[in-house]
Amino acid sequence: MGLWLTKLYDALSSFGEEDPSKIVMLGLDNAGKTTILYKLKLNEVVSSIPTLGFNVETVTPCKGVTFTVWDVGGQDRIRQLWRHYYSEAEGLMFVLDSSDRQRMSEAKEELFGIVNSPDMPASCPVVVIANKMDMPNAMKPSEIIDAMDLRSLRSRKWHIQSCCAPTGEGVYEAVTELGRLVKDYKNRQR
Ligand SMILES: Nc1nc2c(ncn2[C@@H]2O[C@H](COP(=O)(O)OP(=O)(O)O)[C@@H](O)[C@H]2O)c(=O)[nH]1
Ligand SMILES: [Mg+2]
Repeated sequence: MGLWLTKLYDALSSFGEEDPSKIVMLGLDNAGKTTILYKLKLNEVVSSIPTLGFNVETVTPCKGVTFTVWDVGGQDRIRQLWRHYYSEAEGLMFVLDSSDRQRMSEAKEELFGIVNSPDMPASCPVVVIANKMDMPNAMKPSEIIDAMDLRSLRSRKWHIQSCCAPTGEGVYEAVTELGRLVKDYKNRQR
């Protein structure tokens, strides 16, 4: 294993095998979710379930953690189908295209729609991935915090991590932080 994979493996293992964690990874289409999922998968296969009316991808890179992904936005008809996945979530990874300034407010609306959904557990932590940081016009995390009004996520622990999905830069840092927040959240639930 290369150093990067070793670090990623350690980050994914930090969730712990005994009590597997369910992570929901969401964001607008084109944000980079599928690219990140493929970075996270280690040796596992990404499975796709298109029969539900929206395309759901899942991967369990190691025994302790499962990531479930779908595109949000513009599909009011099927939002009720998301409930099942929301209600089981123990962590949320929200992926943003930080170079898409035009859709930043749409992404903000979706994020707050998700965290304010009655089906989303009230203090489930959020890691925002500021993806596409390699793009010359990418917004910096500090700008995104303001533009997305992340400080108003008061009741939840949150963190923002800039990332470049194709190279994997920032991915294990995001997973490490999420692992820490999810463990903390689950301990409080007990
Ligand atoms: N420049 C750049 N392109 C990216 C990055 N992440 C994803 N992409 C590209 O953005 C497009 C959408 O990515 P995808 O993972 O399919 O997004 P999804 O719709 O959220 O699943 C693809 O062409 C990716 O190669 C990134 O960090 N930087
Ligand atoms: Mg996708």
